[in-house]
Amino acid sequence: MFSHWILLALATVAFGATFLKERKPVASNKRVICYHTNWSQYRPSPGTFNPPDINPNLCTHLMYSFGVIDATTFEIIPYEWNDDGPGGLYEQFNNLKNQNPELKTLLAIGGWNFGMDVVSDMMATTQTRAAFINSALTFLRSRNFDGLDLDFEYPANRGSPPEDKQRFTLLCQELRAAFDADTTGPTLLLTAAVGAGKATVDSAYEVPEINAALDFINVMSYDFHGAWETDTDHNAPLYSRASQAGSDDEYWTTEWSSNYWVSLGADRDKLNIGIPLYGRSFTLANPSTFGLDAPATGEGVNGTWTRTYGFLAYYEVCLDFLGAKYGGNRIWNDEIKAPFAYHSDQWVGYDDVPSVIEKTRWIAENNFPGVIVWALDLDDFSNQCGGGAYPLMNAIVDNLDTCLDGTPIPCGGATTTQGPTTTTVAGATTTTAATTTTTTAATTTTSTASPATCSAACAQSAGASFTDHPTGDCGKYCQCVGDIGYDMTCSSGLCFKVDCSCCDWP
Ligand SMILES: *[C@@H]1O[C@H](CO)[C@@H](O)[C@H](O)[C@H]1NC(C)=O
Ligand SMILES: CC(=O)N[C@H]1CO[C@H](CO)[C@@H](O)[C@@H]1O
Repeated sequence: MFSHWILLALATVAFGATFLKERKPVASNKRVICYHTNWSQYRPSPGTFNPPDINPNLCTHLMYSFGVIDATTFEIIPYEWNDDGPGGLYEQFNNLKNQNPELKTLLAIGGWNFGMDVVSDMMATTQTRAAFINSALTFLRSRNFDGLDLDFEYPANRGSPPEDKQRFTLLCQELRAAFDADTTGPTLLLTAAVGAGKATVDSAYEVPEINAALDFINVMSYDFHGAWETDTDHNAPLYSRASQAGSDDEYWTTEWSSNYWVSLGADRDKLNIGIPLYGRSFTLANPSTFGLDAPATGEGVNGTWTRTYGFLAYYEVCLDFLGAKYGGNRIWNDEIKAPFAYHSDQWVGYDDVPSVIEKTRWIAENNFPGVIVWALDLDDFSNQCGGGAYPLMNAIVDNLDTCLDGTPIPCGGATTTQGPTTTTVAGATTTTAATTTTTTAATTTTSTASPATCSAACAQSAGASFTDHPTGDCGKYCQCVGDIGYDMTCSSGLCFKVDCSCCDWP
């Protein structure tokens, strides 16, 4: 399991100026769905996050997490003391639409901590569902929300009985009928945040039926791995690793789970694919064994701002874990297209700008029109790390119309073949036809002069993920994500080598 890519030990990660650019609007045929959390208001400064901290131009839809359900009346109720009323968080949140008139806001109901007990009771009968549905209409209209997002984690799981799979479908259908019949304003949006793990998807959803009732399906393609397991692995691998071939580990990726939803009958046009703006951390059993699949004893220590064991916001990774406080090492894994980092016995698998670009481009190239992010307050929203405010959100918005090779969508320059995708499910094999798109060759400018920057070096390196640094300094190298090259530095004393894509002793 332990292979030589882990030798890529990086001392510094310098992104910086590339991202300090003017905000271009999100392309009109794309969706960027951003979750906001009701509890980020309680984090200590500079982690404190309230609606005015949201940049309303980075998202097309904002989701307020979470409203809850009253256990006896089954009506929607606010959670926090300051959610509702004049000047409350709902009002501040919905007033962001004054800054971006295209923006839509939805109230997300439920969440992991709310669990399934009340949800299950609410879904049990036509009458209890009607109480919820009627309250939704009144609640959303009176607070100026544009729709409802069902975050029930998960029907027929976590204490919810098996028949909740069908009852969840009924709820979606009845909500759809009620929203369509309501003429007191523009038709309310109806969406659901859904699980991405195979067993959850199989047990919780009647996919064609809920697909027909919902406007969008928000696939929570993260939390694939965490300290509930005994070996380290990444929160959200884009692809599986060759060593996982043939095992259930292949299911736990962005690629597999997104394709699985399509294979079960969800419309690609309705699917929004998750990108996490946080990492999941572990405590290593042995600090010298720090790759993927390294033995772990439990959760990583709590971050200064999110204060949650086993979980770190992106800004906690860039500022503390990799920065002055701990000086951890970042390692890029080119199979999963994401980094992990470690210091002493602490380990975190997280997403940063290069991995977010990889995920966004994969989503775009596979014709999924939308992205969901959990959550805005976990990006470096106040530029603590020096890469500009909201570096991950900006990377997403900038790459929604970009092919994996860095060219604009539709992917040009050559013949691009996607697929065939083969999904093996419980013995059955479904193969979707390969789609082949041929477009006119892109105009390419070829230069044979020595490249001056990492982006120029990457452009000359024909799709390599890593290349020698243009300065010729072997202690440096470039990491290429399509046409963008990042300046990277090996740990002191090590030299970059192209043949192993690693930093090694000279
Ligand atoms: C982390 O948790 C420990 C134990 O609960 C607590 O004492 C400490 O203050 C926490 N640290 C932070 C930064 O929240
Ligand atoms: C429903 C839900 O998850 N609500 C959260 C709102 O914020 C509080 C913290 O103040 C959390 O405890 C709740 O879980």
